[in-house]
Amino acid sequence: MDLAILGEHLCLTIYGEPGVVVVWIMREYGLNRPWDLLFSLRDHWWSFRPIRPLAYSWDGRRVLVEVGNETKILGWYNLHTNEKFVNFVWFDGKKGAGTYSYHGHYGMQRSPFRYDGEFNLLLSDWWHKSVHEQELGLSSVPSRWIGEPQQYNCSLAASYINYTSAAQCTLGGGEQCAPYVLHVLPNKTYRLRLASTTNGFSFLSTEMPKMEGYKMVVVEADGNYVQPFDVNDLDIYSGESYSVLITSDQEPRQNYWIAVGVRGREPYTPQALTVLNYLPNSASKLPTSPPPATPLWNDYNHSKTMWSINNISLALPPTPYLGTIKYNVLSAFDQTGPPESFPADYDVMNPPLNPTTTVGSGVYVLGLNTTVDIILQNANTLSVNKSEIHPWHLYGHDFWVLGYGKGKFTAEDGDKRLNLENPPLRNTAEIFPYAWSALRFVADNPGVWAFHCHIEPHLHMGIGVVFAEGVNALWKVKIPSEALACGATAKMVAINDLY
Ligand SMILES: [Cu+2]
Repeated sequence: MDLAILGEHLCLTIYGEPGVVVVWIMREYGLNRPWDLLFSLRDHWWSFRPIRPLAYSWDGRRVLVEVGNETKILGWYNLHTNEKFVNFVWFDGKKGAGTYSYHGHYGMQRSPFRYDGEFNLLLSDWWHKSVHEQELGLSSVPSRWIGEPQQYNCSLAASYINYTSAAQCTLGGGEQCAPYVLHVLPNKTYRLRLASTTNGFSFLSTEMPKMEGYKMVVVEADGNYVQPFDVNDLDIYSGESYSVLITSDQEPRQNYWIAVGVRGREPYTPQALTVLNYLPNSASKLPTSPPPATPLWNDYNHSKTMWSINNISLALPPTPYLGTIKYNVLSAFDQTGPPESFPADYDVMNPPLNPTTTVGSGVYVLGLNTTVDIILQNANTLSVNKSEIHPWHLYGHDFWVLGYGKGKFTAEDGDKRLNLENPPLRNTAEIFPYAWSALRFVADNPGVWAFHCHIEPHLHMGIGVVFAEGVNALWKVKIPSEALACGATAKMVAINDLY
């Protein structure tokens, strides 16, 4: 008896009495009688063993079969007429003159990476109206927008979440709303071929809650292989396609979620869900934990590589700081200031234990005429043995460069390694890999000032901070009208005629 995957179906090959091979297929798991007879062969040909179904023909009429022990034969078996071996070829021997195409039908035959089975996932939106009705609405005057993707009247997540009124879906098999369940065997690697035809944007996230460090490995994008890389989740937008590898090495007595959420516009429908079903568990056995939360629809920094200062990546707000602070428009940026230090036990010589960062627009508030000391401590990036040089530039001031040093700044460095006699006065200074730089300036210039790495892409990726200095003295600062004419202050200017 052999067990194999045929397409997305489980396939059971039984060698019964001599010369008889029976192949069963499980098209839908969870039915009362899940196994269908695919074909049964009684023929002297079938003294060959093993026999292995490899693929369906596009019309489902024929199945490609591999037979043989040492010399293998590929042959199409016609399921409707029971005709054996239409168009069969030897592929590890020689049958005669002709042209034969040996091409991938199963698993690894042509791809440069190993896997045991594969699934095709086409992501699309669910609509209650037909495309013709939608088209008619868009063509009408006035135009009727098609609205947001809709949902069926039940949800797999209903018993886990409180924001849907839909009933809990149960998977008995054959329901119209039943998702495409991915049946897998434990400890195998599967290729997911993903394509998106959604109107909006989609996001795929697999949940393997008990697997520390679980990843999807991206191996192909839009028909081209890529240097494989690991991701926790994946953005896939309309028209795009990817292949990812997943390995079913979780606790095998559980099933696991696969979740898809909307990206790029505010969603009004719950995430789409299906189940990674570890056989022989029933597919109707839902995972024990709630579905994974997909990242927020408007978290545009998600999956971008970021730089951070004390684990905050600077994201400049749409409204310039100066006007918002002077006129107290508190909603225009984060009112919580960034932390003034990092954990004392932070290992600057190795990649961070926490590879994620928090995006923020908060500011450091400085009292007027205070003396400010900054220790810029450079650490290891996300990659092993990598730390980079950054030239830091301060607006509105010059600063004294009190010192440089290797490794992690210590109290002893502060006592002995700073030049307090005749330090150079600059407005830009470097931090070197795995090193620190000590800077000092006097906050004597009321305003809002950026302090950031002057490598433009680095600033874009969050490596900067903002000082709000002497804010109580801002009443006497005249702000150019152009600096108030966008974002939240623009509305205020229009109402109050602040020009
Ligand atoms: Cu930089």
